[in-house]
Formats: sequence, structure tokens, C-alpha cells
Amino acid sequence: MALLPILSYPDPRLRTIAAPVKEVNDEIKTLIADMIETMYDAEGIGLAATQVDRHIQLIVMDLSENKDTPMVFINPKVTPLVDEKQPYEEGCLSVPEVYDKVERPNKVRIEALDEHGQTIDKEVEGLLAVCIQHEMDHLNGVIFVDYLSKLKQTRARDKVKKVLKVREKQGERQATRETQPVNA
Ligand code: QAP
Ligand code: CO
Repeated sequence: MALLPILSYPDPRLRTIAAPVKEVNDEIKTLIADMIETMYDAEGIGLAATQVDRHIQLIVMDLSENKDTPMVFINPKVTPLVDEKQPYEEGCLSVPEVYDKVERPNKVRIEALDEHGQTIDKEVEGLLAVCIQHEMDHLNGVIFVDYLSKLKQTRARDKVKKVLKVREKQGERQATRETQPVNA
């Protein structure tokens, strides 16, 4: 198992359109395991393959309290079941520390394959409905900040830049501490 680097907004690779998965083989299964591990490590509830620079139609999610119920969606098709849209506060592992309201249909049908290649066909609502639409957007090169004003997009860009800089510094300090001899 391995942690995969997550692309950050506004990386142009996040605009790539994902291709369908042809076969759920061992390579895909390894990627699924690595994406789940990466999502848990980053304390996320959803991750699309696009975000780890793999441009195939694959999403992992875990909305459970104890982070013990991962869900896998391959080649998903999402159909809104209501006309009305509801606002929901969204975030994204590719847009760290930026959160804002996005309006989406609150009830959708999900058709997909799971990690065993078995068909999923279910109607969902609430957070699961919102999250699958957010992740589906990634497979189509769309990021939640695209729905916000130009001003908020500029602020998001600046915020991400700042967060990445701070994280870089913290990473360096951590590396330095770890290489200090114990009896120095
Ligand atoms: C998508 O997003 C989502 O900024 C999944 O510092 C989120 O897992 C759909 C995260 C909310 C609907 C509602 C974000 C973790 C996680 C951050 C995530 C952060 C740490 C985002
Ligand atoms: Co996202």
C-alpha cells in the first residue's frame, strides 16, 4: 500500500477528462487500495482518481463515522432525481482549507461498478448524493470552486498557495527533527 500525492488547485491536470475503466484488474485494485489509504491519511470523505493524477473513472468514498466502510464507484453514472437544488458546505482535498456552499440536487441515482466488478444501482440522498456529484465533477475536470464567484476563486487560489507553503515548511522542520541524533 502507498500514499499517493494529491494534486492541488489550480493544477491544470485537475482539468483532465477521465476515461472509462475497461477491466477491474489487479492494477486497478492496487490503485483502489492506495486511494482509500490516501483518503484516510488526508482525513477526506471522498477522492477521485483525477486528484491523484490517474485519469480513469474511479471514485472512493467513506462517509462512515469510524472510517471503516469504504465505497468504490467505477464508471459511475449519476442522474438527478429531483429538480430542486439544495446548498451544502463543500470542501476538497485538492483545495485545502477552502470551504463554501454549492447547490446541487439532494437526491440522485448512482449506477456504477464496485471493486469486484459488480453492478451498483441505488438511489441516494443527503451527503452521499452531494459527495458523489462532487467526485463525478472531478472525473469531468470540474472543481467545486468553479461554481463560486471569480472573487472567491481568486481567494481560493491564494489560500491554497499559502496552505501549501506552510505545509512545505512544516514538512521540512519535521524532516530535520527526525534526522537529529537522539543524544545530540
Ligand atoms: C468532497 O472532500 C466533499 O480542506 C470530499 O484541509 C466534501 O473529503 C463533498 C478535506 C464535503 C461534499 C461535502 C478538505 C480535508 C476533505 C480540507 C473532502 C482539508 C482536509 C475534503
Ligand atoms: Co474534491
